[in-house]
Amino acid sequence: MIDLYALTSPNVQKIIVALEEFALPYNIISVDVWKGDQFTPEFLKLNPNGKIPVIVDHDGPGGKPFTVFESGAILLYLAEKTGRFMPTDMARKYEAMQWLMIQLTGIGPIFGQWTHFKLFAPPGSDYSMARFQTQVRRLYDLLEQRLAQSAYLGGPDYTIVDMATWPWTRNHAAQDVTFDKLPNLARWFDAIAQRPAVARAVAKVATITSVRETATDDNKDRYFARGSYARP
Ligand SMILES: N[C@@H](CCC(=O)N[C@@H](CS)C(=O)NCC(=O)O)C(=O)O
Repeated sequence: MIDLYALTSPNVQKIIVALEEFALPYNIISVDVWKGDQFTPEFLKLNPNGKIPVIVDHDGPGGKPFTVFESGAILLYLAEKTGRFMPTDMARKYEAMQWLMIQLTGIGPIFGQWTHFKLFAPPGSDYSMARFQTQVRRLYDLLEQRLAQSAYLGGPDYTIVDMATWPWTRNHAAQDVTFDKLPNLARWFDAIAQRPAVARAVAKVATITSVRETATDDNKDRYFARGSYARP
C-alpha cells in the first residue's frame, strides 16, 4: 500500500494518474495547503520542503517503508518499482528524461507562476503577468512542435512524461490558451483523457475537498509567504 499526501493541484494529479496507470493500491491523505497542513512537524518530517505530493511506500526497497517527495522523483520511483511506462534502453530513456525535465523545470514553475499572478497578485503586476503569459505560450508552442514529431512527449509510447505534463494542460482555458492552433497537442490531450486510468484519476481528484474556495486572506498570505509571513 502507498500513502499519497495530496490535495488537487496538477503536481498531485500526476501522481494519482500514475498510481492508477500502474494499478498500485493507494490511500490519499489530505494535506490542505490552504490551511497550512504542510507546515506541521509531522509533515515536515516527510518533506522538509513542506510541499505535496509525497508518497510513503509501505513496500519500499528491501520490503521497508520508503518516503519519496518531489513529483518527478515519485514518478521515476514508481516507474522503476514496476518496470513500466519509462523506456530502459539508454537512448530512449534519456530522450524521455529530457522532456520530463522540461515539465519539472519549465511547465510546472512557469504555469504555476502565471496562475499565481493571474488569480492572486495585487493590481500593478502587469510586467510579471505579461512575462509569464509569454513564457506559457512559448511552452505550449514547444509541446505542439514536439507532438508534431512524436506520438507522445517522451517518444513513441505513453510514459510518465505524459502523466507529468497532461494535468498541467487541463487548465489551458484558465491559462488563456486554446487548442485551435495546436492540433497535435489537442490530439495528444484527447488520447490521454480517454485512457480509463486517467478518467479514474480525474474522478478521484474531484472527490478531494479543500478550503481553497473559502480561503481567508490569512490563509492565502501563509500559503504564498507574503504579508506577515514574508521573510525579509
Ligand atoms: N517541485 C515540487 C512542487 C510541489 C508544489 O509546488 N506543491 C504545492 C502544491 S502544487 C505545495 O505543496 N505548496 C505548498 C507550499 O508551497 O507551501 C513537485 O514537483 O513536487
